[in-house]
Amino acid sequence: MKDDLLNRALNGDELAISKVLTNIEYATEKGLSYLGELAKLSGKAHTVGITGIPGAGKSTLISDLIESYTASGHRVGVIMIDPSSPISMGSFMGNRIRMQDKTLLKNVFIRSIASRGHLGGFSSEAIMLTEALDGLGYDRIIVETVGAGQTDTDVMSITHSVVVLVIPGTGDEIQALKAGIMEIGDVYAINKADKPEAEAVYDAVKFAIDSGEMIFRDEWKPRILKVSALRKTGIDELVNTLEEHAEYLRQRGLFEQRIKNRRTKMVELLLRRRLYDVTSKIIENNSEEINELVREGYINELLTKLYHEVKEKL
Ligand SMILES: Nc1nc2c(ncn2[C@@H]2O[C@H](COP(=O)(O)OP(=O)(O)OP(=O)(O)O)[C@@H](O)[C@H]2O)c(=O)[nH]1
Ligand SMILES: [Mg+2]
Repeated sequence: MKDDLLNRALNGDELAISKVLTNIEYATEKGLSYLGELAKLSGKAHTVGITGIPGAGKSTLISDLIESYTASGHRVGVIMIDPSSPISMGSFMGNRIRMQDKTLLKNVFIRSIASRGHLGGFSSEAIMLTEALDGLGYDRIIVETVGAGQTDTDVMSITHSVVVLVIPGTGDEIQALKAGIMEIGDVYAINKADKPEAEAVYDAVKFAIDSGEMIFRDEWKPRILKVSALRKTGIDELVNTLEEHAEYLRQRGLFEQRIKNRRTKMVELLLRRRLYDVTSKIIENNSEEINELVREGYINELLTKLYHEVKEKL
Protein backbone atom coordinates (compact mmCIF):
# COMPACT_ATOMS: atom_id res chain seq x y z
CA MET A 1 0.00 0.00 0.00
CA LYS A 2 1.36 3.40 -0.91
CA ASP A 3 1.37 5.93 1.85
CA ASP A 4 1.12 9.68 1.64
CA LEU A 5 4.85 10.33 1.77
CA LEU A 6 5.53 7.93 -1.08
CA ASN A 7 2.73 9.43 -3.15
CA ARG A 8 4.16 12.88 -2.68
CA ALA A 9 7.61 11.59 -3.64
CA LEU A 10 6.18 10.03 -6.77
CA ASN A 11 4.64 13.39 -7.61
CA GLY A 12 8.07 15.00 -7.47
CA ASP A 13 7.96 16.61 -4.03
CA GLU A 14 11.66 17.06 -3.27
CA LEU A 15 11.39 16.88 0.50
CA ALA A 16 9.29 13.73 0.31
CA ILE A 17 11.78 12.16 -2.12
CA SER A 18 14.59 12.89 0.29
CA LYS A 19 12.71 11.36 3.24
CA VAL A 20 11.71 8.26 1.31
CA LEU A 21 15.30 7.70 0.21
CA THR A 22 16.63 8.18 3.73
CA ASN A 23 14.26 5.48 4.97
CA ILE A 24 15.44 3.20 2.20
CA GLU A 25 19.10 3.95 2.83
CA TYR A 26 18.76 2.89 6.47
CA ALA A 27 16.64 -0.11 5.49
CA THR A 28 13.94 0.74 8.03
CA GLU A 29 10.75 -1.29 7.89
CA LYS A 30 9.03 1.59 6.14
CA GLY A 31 12.02 2.01 3.86
CA LEU A 32 11.85 -1.60 2.73
CA SER A 33 8.16 -1.29 1.98
CA TYR A 34 8.84 1.88 -0.05
CA LEU A 35 11.57 -0.02 -1.84
CA GLY A 36 9.11 -2.77 -2.65
CA GLU A 37 6.63 -0.30 -4.14
CA LEU A 38 9.34 1.47 -6.13
CA ALA A 39 10.81 -1.78 -7.43
CA LYS A 40 7.45 -2.40 -9.10
CA LEU A 41 7.94 0.83 -11.06
CA SER A 42 11.65 0.59 -11.75
CA GLY A 43 13.60 -0.95 -14.59
CA LYS A 44 13.68 1.97 -17.00
CA ALA A 45 16.71 4.00 -16.00
CA HIS A 46 20.04 3.81 -17.76
CA THR A 47 22.59 3.51 -14.96
CA VAL A 48 26.14 4.75 -15.44
CA GLY A 49 29.13 4.16 -13.15
CA ILE A 50 31.90 6.74 -13.17
CA THR A 51 35.19 5.72 -11.66
CA GLY A 52 38.75 7.01 -11.52
CA ILE A 53 41.44 7.98 -9.04
CA PRO A 54 40.86 10.88 -6.61
CA GLY A 55 41.08 14.13 -8.49
CA ALA A 56 40.44 12.57 -11.89
CA GLY A 57 37.53 14.96 -12.34
CA LYS A 58 34.63 12.60 -11.72
CA SER A 59 32.46 15.12 -9.92
CA THR A 60 33.21 17.84 -12.44
CA LEU A 61 32.30 15.48 -15.26
CA ILE A 62 29.11 14.42 -13.50
CA SER A 63 27.97 18.02 -13.27
CA ASP A 64 28.50 18.30 -17.05
CA LEU A 65 26.49 15.13 -17.57
CA ILE A 66 23.72 16.44 -15.33
CA GLU A 67 23.60 19.59 -17.42
CA SER A 68 23.47 17.69 -20.69
CA TYR A 69 20.92 15.12 -19.52
CA THR A 70 18.55 17.62 -17.97
CA ALA A 71 18.79 19.83 -21.06
CA SER A 72 17.33 16.95 -23.05
CA GLY A 73 14.53 16.43 -20.57
CA HIS A 74 15.94 13.63 -18.42
CA ARG A 75 15.73 13.38 -14.67
CA VAL A 76 19.09 12.55 -13.12
CA GLY A 77 19.92 10.75 -9.89
CA VAL A 78 23.50 10.81 -8.60
CA ILE A 79 24.95 8.54 -5.92
CA MET A 80 28.46 9.30 -4.72
CA ILE A 81 30.17 6.47 -2.86
CA ASP A 82 32.84 7.56 -0.40
CA PRO A 83 33.39 11.02 -1.82
CA SER A 84 36.47 12.70 -0.41
CA SER A 85 34.46 15.73 0.58
CA PRO A 86 30.79 14.83 0.38
CA ILE A 87 29.24 18.05 1.55
CA SER A 88 31.32 20.51 -0.39
CA MET A 89 31.18 18.39 -3.52
CA GLY A 90 27.43 17.98 -3.34
CA SER A 91 26.89 21.67 -2.92
CA PHE A 92 29.56 22.39 -5.51
CA MET A 93 27.51 20.49 -8.05
CA GLY A 94 24.35 22.04 -6.75
CA ASN A 95 25.84 25.49 -7.17
CA ARG A 96 27.03 24.83 -10.69
CA ILE A 97 23.55 23.75 -11.63
CA ARG A 98 21.86 26.55 -9.74
CA MET A 99 23.95 29.08 -11.59
CA GLN A 100 22.56 27.84 -14.86
CA ASP A 101 18.93 27.25 -14.19
CA LYS A 102 16.99 26.97 -10.99
CA THR A 103 14.36 24.69 -12.43
CA LEU A 104 17.03 22.14 -13.33
CA LEU A 105 17.49 21.27 -9.69
CA LYS A 106 13.98 19.90 -9.59
CA ASN A 107 15.04 17.13 -11.94
CA VAL A 108 18.25 16.27 -10.14
CA PHE A 109 18.81 14.29 -6.97
CA ILE A 110 22.29 13.94 -5.48
CA ARG A 111 23.20 11.82 -2.46
CA SER A 112 26.52 10.69 -1.05
CA ILE A 113 26.98 7.53 0.99
CA ALA A 114 29.82 5.73 2.71
CA SER A 115 30.85 2.37 1.32
CA ARG A 116 30.42 0.73 4.70
CA GLY A 117 29.73 -2.64 3.17
CA HIS A 118 28.66 -4.93 5.99
CA LEU A 119 30.97 -7.67 4.83
CA GLY A 120 33.69 -5.53 3.41
CA GLY A 121 32.05 -5.63 0.01
CA PHE A 122 29.67 -3.31 -1.71
CA SER A 123 27.18 -1.35 0.32
CA SER A 124 23.60 -2.43 -0.05
CA GLU A 125 22.68 1.26 0.25
CA ALA A 126 24.01 2.11 -3.22
CA ILE A 127 21.97 -0.64 -4.84
CA MET A 128 18.82 0.18 -2.90
CA LEU A 129 19.10 3.85 -3.79
CA THR A 130 19.62 2.99 -7.45
CA GLU A 131 16.53 0.81 -7.47
CA ALA A 132 14.54 3.50 -5.66
CA LEU A 133 15.65 6.41 -7.86
CA ASP A 134 14.79 4.32 -10.90
CA GLY A 135 11.31 3.70 -9.47
CA LEU A 136 10.89 7.39 -8.70
CA GLY A 137 11.32 8.18 -12.37
CA TYR A 138 14.95 9.27 -12.53
CA ASP A 139 15.81 7.87 -15.93
CA ARG A 140 19.54 8.53 -15.83
CA ILE A 141 21.36 7.36 -12.71
CA ILE A 142 25.04 8.06 -12.15
CA VAL A 143 27.15 6.31 -9.51
CA GLU A 144 30.51 7.90 -8.65
CA THR A 145 33.20 5.76 -6.99
CA VAL A 146 36.86 6.31 -6.31
CA GLY A 147 38.67 3.64 -8.28
CA ALA A 148 39.66 1.20 -5.60
CA GLY A 149 39.65 -2.46 -6.51
CA GLN A 150 36.59 -4.18 -5.18
CA THR A 151 34.29 -1.17 -5.31
CA ASP A 152 34.87 -0.89 -9.02
CA THR A 153 34.04 -4.47 -9.72
CA ASP A 154 30.95 -4.05 -7.60
CA VAL A 155 29.90 -0.95 -9.50
CA MET A 156 29.91 -3.07 -12.62
CA SER A 157 27.40 -5.37 -11.04
CA ILE A 158 24.86 -2.61 -10.58
CA THR A 159 25.36 -0.31 -13.55
CA HIS A 160 24.71 -0.70 -17.26
CA SER A 161 27.72 1.27 -18.43
CA VAL A 162 31.04 2.03 -16.76
CA VAL A 163 33.09 5.11 -17.57
CA VAL A 164 36.70 5.03 -16.39
CA LEU A 165 38.25 8.45 -16.11
CA VAL A 166 41.98 8.57 -16.81
CA ILE A 167 44.11 11.66 -16.40
CA PRO A 168 47.56 12.71 -17.53
CA GLY A 169 50.42 13.45 -15.21
CA THR A 170 49.97 10.63 -12.74
CA GLY A 171 52.52 8.41 -14.43
CA ASP A 172 50.65 5.33 -13.31
CA GLU A 173 48.77 4.48 -16.48
CA ILE A 174 50.68 1.25 -16.80
CA GLN A 175 50.13 0.43 -13.14
CA ALA A 176 46.45 0.99 -13.64
CA LEU A 177 46.49 -1.37 -16.58
CA LYS A 178 48.21 -4.03 -14.55
CA ALA A 179 45.94 -3.58 -11.58
CA GLY A 180 42.99 -4.43 -13.75
CA ILE A 181 41.22 -1.11 -13.32
CA MET A 182 41.51 -0.77 -17.06
CA GLU A 183 39.55 -3.92 -17.62
CA ILE A 184 36.26 -2.65 -16.36
CA GLY A 185 35.42 0.29 -18.59
CA ASP A 186 32.90 0.36 -21.40
CA VAL A 187 34.15 3.87 -22.09
CA TYR A 188 37.56 5.33 -21.24
CA ALA A 189 37.38 9.08 -20.94
CA ILE A 190 40.77 10.74 -21.01
CA ASN A 191 39.98 13.77 -18.91
CA LYS A 192 41.86 17.05 -18.69
CA ALA A 193 42.40 16.87 -22.44
CA ASP A 194 43.04 20.60 -22.24
CA LYS A 195 46.51 19.57 -21.05
CA PRO A 196 48.97 18.56 -23.80
CA GLU A 197 50.12 15.48 -21.81
CA ALA A 198 46.69 13.96 -22.34
CA GLU A 199 47.76 12.84 -25.80
CA ALA A 200 50.26 10.30 -24.43
CA VAL A 201 47.70 8.89 -22.02
CA TYR A 202 45.24 8.52 -24.86
CA ASP A 203 47.82 6.58 -26.86
CA ALA A 204 48.64 4.32 -23.90
CA VAL A 205 45.00 3.45 -23.30
CA LYS A 206 44.36 2.95 -26.99
CA PHE A 207 47.35 0.65 -27.19
CA ALA A 208 46.05 -1.39 -24.25
CA ILE A 209 42.62 -1.79 -25.81
CA ASP A 210 43.99 -2.65 -29.24
CA SER A 211 46.56 -5.07 -27.82
CA GLY A 212 44.00 -7.84 -27.76
CA GLU A 213 44.90 -8.73 -24.20
CA MET A 214 41.85 -7.19 -22.66
CA ILE A 215 38.66 -9.10 -22.10
CA PHE A 216 35.73 -7.18 -23.56
CA ARG A 217 32.55 -7.35 -21.58
CA ASP A 218 29.70 -8.55 -23.83
CA GLU A 219 31.98 -8.21 -26.83
CA TRP A 220 31.66 -4.46 -26.70
CA LYS A 221 34.95 -2.90 -27.69
CA PRO A 222 35.58 -0.12 -25.19
CA ARG A 223 35.57 3.39 -26.61
CA ILE A 224 38.19 6.00 -25.85
CA LEU A 225 37.27 9.65 -25.79
CA LYS A 226 39.08 12.84 -24.94
CA VAL A 227 37.15 15.14 -22.68
CA SER A 228 37.73 18.19 -20.59
CA ALA A 229 35.23 18.21 -17.79
CA LEU A 230 36.38 21.65 -16.77
CA ARG A 231 36.08 23.23 -20.21
CA LYS A 232 33.07 21.07 -21.10
CA THR A 233 34.53 19.67 -24.28
CA GLY A 234 33.80 16.17 -25.52
CA ILE A 235 30.72 15.91 -23.33
CA ASP A 236 28.23 15.50 -26.19
CA GLU A 237 30.35 12.73 -27.62
CA LEU A 238 30.46 11.00 -24.25
CA VAL A 239 26.69 11.25 -23.86
CA ASN A 240 26.18 9.89 -27.38
CA THR A 241 28.55 7.01 -26.73
CA LEU A 242 26.67 6.13 -23.55
CA GLU A 243 23.36 6.17 -25.42
CA GLU A 244 24.91 3.92 -28.02
CA HIS A 245 26.09 1.51 -25.34
CA ALA A 246 22.65 1.44 -23.74
CA GLU A 247 21.16 0.65 -27.13
CA TYR A 248 23.75 -2.08 -27.70
CA LEU A 249 22.71 -3.66 -24.41
CA ARG A 250 18.99 -3.32 -25.17
CA GLN A 251 19.31 -5.06 -28.51
CA ARG A 252 20.95 -8.04 -26.84
CA GLY A 253 18.58 -8.29 -23.91
CA LEU A 254 21.45 -7.25 -21.65
CA PHE A 255 19.85 -4.03 -20.44
CA GLU A 256 17.15 -6.04 -18.71
CA GLN A 257 19.66 -8.68 -17.63
CA ARG A 258 21.81 -6.12 -15.81
CA ILE A 259 18.74 -4.94 -13.92
CA LYS A 260 17.96 -8.51 -12.91
CA ASN A 261 21.54 -8.97 -11.71
CA ARG A 262 21.30 -5.75 -9.74
CA ARG A 263 18.13 -6.92 -8.02
CA THR A 264 19.57 -10.32 -7.19
CA LYS A 265 22.60 -8.61 -5.72
CA MET A 266 20.37 -6.26 -3.73
CA VAL A 267 18.44 -9.11 -2.14
CA GLU A 268 21.65 -11.00 -1.46
CA LEU A 269 23.12 -7.98 0.32
CA LEU A 270 19.96 -7.36 2.32
CA LEU A 271 19.86 -10.98 3.40
CA ARG A 272 23.53 -10.95 4.35
CA ARG A 273 22.95 -7.75 6.28
CA ARG A 274 20.14 -9.34 8.27
CA LEU A 275 22.18 -12.46 8.94
CA TYR A 276 25.12 -10.34 9.97
CA ASP A 277 23.05 -8.36 12.46
CA VAL A 278 21.50 -11.46 14.04
CA THR A 279 24.85 -13.26 14.20
CA SER A 280 26.57 -10.29 15.82
CA LYS A 281 23.89 -10.05 18.49
CA ILE A 282 24.05 -13.76 19.33
CA ILE A 283 27.83 -13.75 19.55
CA GLU A 284 27.69 -10.74 21.84
CA ASN A 285 25.10 -12.32 24.12
CA ASN A 286 26.94 -15.63 24.41
CA SER A 287 30.54 -14.49 24.71
CA GLU A 288 31.07 -16.02 28.20
CA GLU A 289 29.72 -19.41 27.22
CA ILE A 290 31.56 -19.35 23.91
CA ASN A 291 34.87 -18.93 25.68
CA GLU A 292 34.12 -21.69 28.13
CA LEU A 293 33.02 -24.21 25.49
CA VAL A 294 35.99 -23.45 23.24
CA ARG A 295 38.34 -23.97 26.20
CA GLU A 296 36.74 -27.36 26.80
CA GLY A 297 37.08 -28.27 23.12
CA TYR A 298 33.37 -28.31 22.18
CA ILE A 299 33.71 -26.28 19.00
CA ASN A 300 31.46 -28.40 16.82
CA GLU A 301 28.73 -28.56 19.46
CA LEU A 302 29.05 -24.83 20.03
CA LEU A 303 28.57 -24.05 16.35
CA THR A 304 25.48 -26.27 16.18
CA LYS A 305 23.99 -24.57 19.22
CA LEU A 306 24.69 -21.07 17.86
CA TYR A 307 23.40 -22.03 14.45
CA HIS A 308 20.09 -23.03 16.01
CA GLU A 309 19.90 -19.77 17.89
CA VAL A 310 20.51 -17.85 14.66
CA LYS A 311 17.78 -19.84 12.94
CA GLU A 312 15.34 -19.10 15.75
CA LYS A 313 16.02 -15.37 15.63
CA LEU A 314 15.53 -15.08 11.88
N1 LIG B 1 42.68 21.20 -16.22
C1 LIG B 1 41.60 20.49 -15.93
N2 LIG B 1 41.25 20.32 -14.63
C2 LIG B 1 40.15 19.61 -14.36
C3 LIG B 1 39.35 19.02 -15.38
N3 LIG B 1 38.34 18.35 -14.79
C4 LIG B 1 38.48 18.50 -13.48
N4 LIG B 1 39.57 19.27 -13.19
C5 LIG B 1 40.03 19.69 -11.87
O1 LIG B 1 40.50 18.57 -11.14
C6 LIG B 1 40.23 18.72 -9.75
C7 LIG B 1 39.48 17.50 -9.24
O2 LIG B 1 38.18 17.45 -9.84
P1 LIG B 1 36.98 16.64 -9.17
O3 LIG B 1 35.85 16.72 -10.12
O4 LIG B 1 36.75 17.06 -7.78
O5 LIG B 1 37.61 15.18 -9.15
P2 LIG B 1 37.02 13.84 -8.50
O6 LIG B 1 37.50 12.75 -9.37
O7 LIG B 1 35.57 13.96 -8.28
O8 LIG B 1 37.78 13.79 -7.13
P3 LIG B 1 37.40 12.96 -5.81
O9 LIG B 1 35.92 13.07 -5.60
O10 LIG B 1 38.21 13.60 -4.75
O11 LIG B 1 37.83 11.53 -6.06
C8 LIG B 1 39.43 20.00 -9.63
O12 LIG B 1 40.31 21.02 -9.22
C9 LIG B 1 38.91 20.25 -11.02
O13 LIG B 1 38.69 21.60 -11.29
C10 LIG B 1 39.75 19.24 -16.75
O14 LIG B 1 39.12 18.78 -17.70
N5 LIG B 1 40.87 19.96 -16.95
MG1 LIG C 1 34.33 13.66 -6.56
